[in-house]
Amino acid sequence: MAEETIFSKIVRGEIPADILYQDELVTAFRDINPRAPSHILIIPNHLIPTVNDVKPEDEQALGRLFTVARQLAAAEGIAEDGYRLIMNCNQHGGQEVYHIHLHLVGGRPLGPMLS
Ligand code: IU
Repeated sequence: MAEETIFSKIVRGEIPADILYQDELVTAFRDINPRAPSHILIIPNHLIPTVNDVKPEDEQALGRLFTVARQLAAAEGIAEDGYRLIMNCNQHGGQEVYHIHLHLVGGRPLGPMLS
């Protein structure tokens, strides 16, 4: 069994977070260290450590990440100017928290994708 992270505790409401959306499949909350005016993390409620661990039965929750990203981008007022969705995997991808999360980042021009 994979180790839970702090994100499972956020899903269960055991530690505080600025939660913007939650349903039976996913939770969205503001990143604690925002890199842009809008920086939101959208996560499946159940633990999937990395994209390497994704299974067919995860597809409904993972699809929901994008539906919620679209809704939150509109709510943040960044849909028209644009934004970036990022999911990091493992060390070379820069993943720090091993509970997959879609970063929704926007509110300013973000520049080239890779640095
Ligand atoms: P990464 O893709 O695993 O590198 O991103 C992890 C993100 O989780 C990073 O942007 C952190 O600021 C963010 N985060 C958070 O919002 N709240 C937390 O309690 C922790 C990390 I730990």
